[in-house]
Amino acid sequence: MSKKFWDEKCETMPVDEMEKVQLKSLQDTLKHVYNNVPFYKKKFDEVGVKPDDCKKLHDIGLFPFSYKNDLRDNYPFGLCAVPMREVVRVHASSGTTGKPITGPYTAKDLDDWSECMARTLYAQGFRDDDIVQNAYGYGLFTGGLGFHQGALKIGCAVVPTSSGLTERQIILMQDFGVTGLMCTPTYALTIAERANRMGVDFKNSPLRVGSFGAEPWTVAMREEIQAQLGIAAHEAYGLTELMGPGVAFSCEAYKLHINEDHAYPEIIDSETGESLPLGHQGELVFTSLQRRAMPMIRYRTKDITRLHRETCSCGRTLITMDKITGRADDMLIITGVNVFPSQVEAVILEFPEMQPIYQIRVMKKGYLDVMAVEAEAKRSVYEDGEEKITALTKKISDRFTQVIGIKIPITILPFNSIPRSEGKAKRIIDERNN
Ligand code: DLL
Repeated sequence: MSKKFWDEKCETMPVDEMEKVQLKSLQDTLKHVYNNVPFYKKKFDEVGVKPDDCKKLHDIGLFPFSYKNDLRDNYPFGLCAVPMREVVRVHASSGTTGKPITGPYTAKDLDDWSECMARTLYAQGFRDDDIVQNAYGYGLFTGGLGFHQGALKIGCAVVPTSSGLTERQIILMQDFGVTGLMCTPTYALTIAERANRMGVDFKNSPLRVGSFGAEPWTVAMREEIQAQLGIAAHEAYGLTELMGPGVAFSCEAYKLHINEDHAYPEIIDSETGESLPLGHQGELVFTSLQRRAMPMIRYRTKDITRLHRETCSCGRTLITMDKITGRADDMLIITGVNVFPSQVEAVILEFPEMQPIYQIRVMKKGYLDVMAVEAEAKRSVYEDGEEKITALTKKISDRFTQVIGIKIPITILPFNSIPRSEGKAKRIIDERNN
């Protein structure tokens, strides 16, 4: 009989026991970075805090935050806490601006990462008899190799296609009888759409499960993927700075559980840096608990969510977080109202005529930021004539006003006018400095 959890002991550990494990790992990690990374020693000394001051978990609040810029300033290996001979792999993430940030791993870090990914995929129903196509980009990006290692650990047959060459992806999926797909949610949609054009219906195929992540996506988009591909669309969350994917994963109940024995989460107020209680929305901050090569202390992810301690029907006790609403740096302030791209997506997908394919242009009008949305209709809708499009435009625009609270102009574009994504979608086109 197949077991229910990949690692039952860690995934169902009573909270008080987990907190003991976390405290011990936290104390070890604080000592490790203080003794081995001049950057952390200097930062701790500046605020007059020593690793020994961490007597209970809440004492983590005494320690300073770290930021993406700290990684950039210490590029490439200034935050590395072990000698290079112990490093066996380096990933990197370019982001949109500036120097890339690096993620070095020891052999033990890679093992731990594979374990976290095996927990992720196992919770989502991947098993050793699955044939999985890994269409996350292989290379410096952590998606490709991260999923690859997790799937190998479970014993799946991995088809390492990487992203791109969509038609070939679809042919291989059919030929090999692929049962599981792994890629970004927007690439899953790109695959579904191309398959449709090729006359391939994955609903009548062995494909049954997907594990998607690396970018924000709404529940409505998950439902769209489930409907188009006829699969359970699961989710992975993570970031290069912490390990890559495997920081959090959705279970059978679609709750996002955090591998909290590896990454200690906090929610803070982005403006004041104050810690917020469970259930409050704010910026997610993580501290590495087991990483040796490059542990991060109180790393500001800029991802916005809430944490919950809840009894999950899946049986896991691991703390949960809501789906990411967006990134603090993706939040637009339009005439004083905070707007996340995910809110725009949720409104668009209330309309069955529309596709989850859209872009947001942000421009300056005088001193104010203004935004406009361009979104694609499904193929048949545009063929129904201008009148229908005009009426639909008004309906969506009214709905933006109701839900988001401001007027947002929307242009409905014909099918296939917005470039398709093979990785993370680019949702915002910033024209403010033009
Ligand atoms: O995107 C790691 C990853 C690969 C996660 C594959 C999941 C699947 P980075 O390129 O460093 O690493 O980007 C990290 O992506 O801070 C979030 O803003 C965003 N992100 C990742 N997963 C999710 C998700 C990888 N499930 C940044 N939902 C993070 C929303 C996500 N945003």
